[in-house]
Amino acid sequence: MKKAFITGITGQDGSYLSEILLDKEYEVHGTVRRSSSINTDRIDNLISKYSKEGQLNLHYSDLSDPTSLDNLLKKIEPDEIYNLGAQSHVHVSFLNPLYSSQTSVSGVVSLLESVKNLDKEIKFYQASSSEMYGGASGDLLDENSIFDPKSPYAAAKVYAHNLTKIYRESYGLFCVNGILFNHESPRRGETFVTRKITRAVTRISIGLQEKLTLGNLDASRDWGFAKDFVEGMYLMMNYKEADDWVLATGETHTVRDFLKIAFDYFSLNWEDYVLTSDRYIRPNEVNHLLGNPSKAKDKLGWEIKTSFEELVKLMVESDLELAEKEKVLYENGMLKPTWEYPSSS
Ligand code: NAP
Ligand code: F7E
Repeated sequence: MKKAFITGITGQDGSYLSEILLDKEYEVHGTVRRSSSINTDRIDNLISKYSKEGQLNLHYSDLSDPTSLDNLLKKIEPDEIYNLGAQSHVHVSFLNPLYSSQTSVSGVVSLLESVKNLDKEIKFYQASSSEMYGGASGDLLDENSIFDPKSPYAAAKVYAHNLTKIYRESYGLFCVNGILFNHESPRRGETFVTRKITRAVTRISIGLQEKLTLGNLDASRDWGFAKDFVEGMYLMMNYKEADDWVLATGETHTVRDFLKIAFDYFSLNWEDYVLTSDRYIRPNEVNHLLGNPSKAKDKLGWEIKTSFEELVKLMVESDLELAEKEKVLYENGMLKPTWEYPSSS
């Protein structure tokens, strides 16, 4: 039985990756942060199915705590490490720059040092990001494109990406960078723009919400389905050699395009419901991103199974179920509306 160690197991990608690995009979170990309320919602179904037999194990840790990571790696001796943990919200990284950077930087140094010092061959996956390119040009971006980070989040990701490559080249370790373009799902955090839209439109459609306030509607992203992308992570780690890989759909769409498809689902005109506010405008913006996944397609046999339109639809349908449950709670006085978040996002 192979052992995998995942930082960020409670996040969107961590939850999908755990499903894949558990299904392939891996023993999965994931790190969770202590918080004042339980934050394992995305993996609760996996916990009830796999933790009793010891196939899924959770450990308290934090990327900013090298000792905890090193102790865990020495104890578990995993075959594969997936470093998915991060303060992953770009706008929040401008507001909490040191914390956001330290999390990514300190985490990758600690993990790579432990891998180097352990007397075992351990494969390492780093969650790199299309944000590293900065999006200044309209180019089709691939593994050879130049990085031009525009946020503290992206700058820290460039550091982590480079360090992963450095440990591969310097010590011959199996260190992989997955440069993933935006990928979304019903498990996406609710303050990312796609999920913010699908949560809002479904509430609007049943009278639970009146308006949706967003920032830059002209931004365009290469948006895919997270489950498809996480399958790519597994393929990279099982390729004959470690490398850098771009995962993208090869299509780009604006926030307006996303809004149109989501509101069209309910035959609503998005312009009647959407407001804009400076509150959601970032100090520096990545205007446009479009990736070229040819290398991953040719060498890994990786493919996109879900189109942009299908992605929007599956997110809308999942959030409609949630909104209908909320409506019952709301009508019974058990829920207060919380869709306008106090913090910037
Ligand atoms: P996510 O849903 O925000 O999950 C992030 C995970 O990191 C969560 O489990 C979170 O724990 C954990 N985390 C945050 N701070 C931490 C810390 N100090 N120590 C340990 N763990 C910490 O992000 P995602 O969408 O799954 O993305 C996974 C990774 O891929 C991230 O590194 C992200 O930057 C990167 N990425 C994402 C995309 C995308 O489009 N989704 C694209 C490219 C790269 P809590 O649950 O306790 O908050
Ligand atoms: O923004 C615009 C916003 O926050 C997308 C992370 O997973 O993908 C993600 O980063 C675009 C931006 O994702 C709102 O200005 C407009 O241009 O959903 P987002 P992101 O910044 O692209 C990359 C690849 C990662 O690596 C990151 O971890 O949408 N936008 N109005 C808005 N964005 C938000 N969040 N909220 C708005 O109201």
